[in-house]
Amino acid sequence: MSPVRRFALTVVQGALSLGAALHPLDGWAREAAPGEAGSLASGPTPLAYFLRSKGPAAEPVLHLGWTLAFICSLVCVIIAVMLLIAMFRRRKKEDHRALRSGGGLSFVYVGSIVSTVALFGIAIYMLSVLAEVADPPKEPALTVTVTAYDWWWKVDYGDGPSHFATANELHIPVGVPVLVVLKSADVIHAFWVPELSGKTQTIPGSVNRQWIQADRPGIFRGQCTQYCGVQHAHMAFEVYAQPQADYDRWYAAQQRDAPAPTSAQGIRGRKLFEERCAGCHAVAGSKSAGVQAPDLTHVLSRRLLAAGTVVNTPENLMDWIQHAQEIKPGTLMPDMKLSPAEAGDVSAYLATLR
Ligand code: HEC
Ligand SMILES: [Cu+2]
Repeated sequence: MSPVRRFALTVVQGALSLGAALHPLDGWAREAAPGEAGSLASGPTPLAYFLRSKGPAAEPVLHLGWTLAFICSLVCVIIAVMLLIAMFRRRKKEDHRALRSGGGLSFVYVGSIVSTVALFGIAIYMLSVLAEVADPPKEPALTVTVTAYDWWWKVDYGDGPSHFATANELHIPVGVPVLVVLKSADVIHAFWVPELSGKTQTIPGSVNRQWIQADRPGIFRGQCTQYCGVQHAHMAFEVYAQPQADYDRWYAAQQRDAPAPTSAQGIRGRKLFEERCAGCHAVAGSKSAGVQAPDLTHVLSRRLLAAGTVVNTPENLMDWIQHAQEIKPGTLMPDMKLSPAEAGDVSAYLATLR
């Protein structure tokens, strides 16, 4: 491809992705209506929403991003214009003589001083944004612990008897700051909910903190933004910002242990689960207490499976269990070889985990 065509293509692609980010297609993303965030009806929110903010922890970061984008674009334009002038201006004899005797240096001095001052200004602005978003405006209403795993997110609420765990889903009450304590179980990952906060790394052996706050109800998509292995791209999660009453209802439901299955099939399914799945997965209120994989006590209450890889439907659920390696190659869950009868039993048991 000729350089000119490649350049034109790059410009067109850039314009298209910027356009898509600013004007999301209808149905591709939307905000939840009040009270709706808790239901599973809402569609996915694309990550392209990094160009707007929905909470005070993201606001200063967004302004910084736009300012830097503007300054960088301006620098590009200035350099391009100067380059064009230099290319098309015909040199005169005197110019050569002037250059050789050190002429034109004043331009270099001025240029260096201007860019030094600009860079210092940007550094100070960046530090002030860091300071601004370091602490929430008031005491966090809630603390949640998020632990990153290859390639999913464990979310722990409460401690002691009120503790429960979920995966790839963070529920928060609307309008209040929530402190997210960030840990990693294996490699370095990074926690990012573009509309609610800047990026924060999760580092093995150390604990980071990031506060988030959503000013209105909605589902906000988050993503791991530190390359962490083959399934890095499928390491998403969702933040559900709910009115307090909805949040409380969700919280109370999550705290309950799984009920014992009553059907013969469900009981067989639980036994099978305890033999084949419990080494990795836990179900509160049963013998299954694995720690290396998502807690499945309320797996049916989740909208997505496998860190945002598939929508949680009964078909996708069973498909995932038997073909995880096809759906998310390299994931740390093996394909579970279940006979049709066994699959039926497991499915009946999982249907009780709502
Ligand atoms: C060797 C450990 C291991 C075994 C055994 C295992 N799993 Fe998993 N499972 C995982 C891991 C790890 C994940 C997270 C995968 C990801 O998102 O990349 C997972 C994810 C899942 C999920 C998706 C949960 C969510 O919220 O996204 C379901 C459902 C599931 N497993 C069911 C089962 C069932 C049922 C069995 C037994 C038939 C089973 N698993 C056996 C490790 C295991
Ligand atoms: Cu990651």
